[in-house]
Amino acid sequence: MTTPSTIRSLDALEILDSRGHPTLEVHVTLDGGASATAAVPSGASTGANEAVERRDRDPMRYGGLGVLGAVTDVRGQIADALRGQDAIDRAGIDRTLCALDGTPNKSRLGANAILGVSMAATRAAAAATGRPLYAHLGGDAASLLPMPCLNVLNGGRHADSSLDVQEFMLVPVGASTFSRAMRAAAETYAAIREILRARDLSTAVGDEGGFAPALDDNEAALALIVEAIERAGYRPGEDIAIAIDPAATSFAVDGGYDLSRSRTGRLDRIGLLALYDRWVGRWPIVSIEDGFAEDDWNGFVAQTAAQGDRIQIVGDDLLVTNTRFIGDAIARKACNAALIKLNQIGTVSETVAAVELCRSAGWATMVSHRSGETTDAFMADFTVAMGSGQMKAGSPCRGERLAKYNRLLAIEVELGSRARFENPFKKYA
Ligand code: 2PG
Ligand code: MG
Repeated sequence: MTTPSTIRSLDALEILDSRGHPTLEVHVTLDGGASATAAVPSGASTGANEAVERRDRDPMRYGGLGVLGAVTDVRGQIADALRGQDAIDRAGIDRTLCALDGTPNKSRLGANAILGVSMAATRAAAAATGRPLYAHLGGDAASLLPMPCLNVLNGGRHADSSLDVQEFMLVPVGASTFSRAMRAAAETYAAIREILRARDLSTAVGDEGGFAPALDDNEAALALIVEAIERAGYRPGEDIAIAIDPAATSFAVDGGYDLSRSRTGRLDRIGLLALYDRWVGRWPIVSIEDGFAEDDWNGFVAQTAAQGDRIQIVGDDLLVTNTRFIGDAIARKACNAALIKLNQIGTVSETVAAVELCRSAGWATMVSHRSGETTDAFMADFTVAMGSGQMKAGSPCRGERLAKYNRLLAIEVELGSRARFENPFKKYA
């Protein structure tokens, strides 16, 4: 039996992401005439256990990064499997996709192909029901706008700066609404630019729109942010706090950590933990993500024991939005929060399951973009739908980053007096 939400056809094409690398755009059309499009992001500092992004590996095209094989399979075998299924049955669609792929890490069809279809089908279902995506996914209760975490200084694998730490984020904890939070962050971002100009430092930006200047070391970045917060008329810690993502897998070597890019030198696990302890004591840091390498579970456990009551400890590469790893981390007390990325696991349903598992353990979640992005803002609606309360999408600069924040500004207006906004870091104050 067909209904207006029955899938009629699927299509896909190869488009380019914010790094100029190929990615997929997927189109889903339903029998009732509703249709939707979704585009897939791509990481640079990817976790080893992430669902696998399928690339053509044809060195004659885009250095091997083409996705024409994935496009062909969306149009062919995936379309054949999904035609006639009800797009509103998200779990059923995602199960079909996983079964058709048949591998544990989505390597046959590709997590990029599968996620593109899963997102586009979800969006088409929302269109068929006439509801905005966040309300379709989250129901009437979906009204919490997230605390935005804006990456304003880029290092690590995202920029050729002198910073080992990949991301330095502004967290406007003192704001009373999402739009006020965005204003505080954008004004501080402008202040950073002014300071850099005055010091003849580069204002070129990295992959996520944050500046990538040649600073002396990681602490110089923290000092610069605090100076900019004050210059913009805000109080460090009270109005705007800081979150960092060292993405430590990218500077892990031989069981230790090599921070020579910032001239800090080599540290063992204990030394790195002590360094974070110094930073947390000295700077208004409320959250550290991937402070240790993805295979250094003991580092995460030690950090959560030592600092977990003062700051949020987020697992990204460690957990890869996978309930198996999140379950282990909950049991081992390895973190107290998870980063949530749709393309790390590869379907909307599995991402929802990851958020729900975190919630059941009292963990926080931060929904995240990837360093390679498109202007698709699915994750913004997803964040509100899940009531996650935290989202990171880079700096207030570059269209693919602003697409997410601007979507949230629109949702805030749409929700009107129903819109809620909270400081998820209050408990650490
Ligand atoms: C991260 C992400 C997003 P990438 O490490 O958190 O900021 O980076 O997409 O390169 O994995
Ligand atoms: Mg990360």
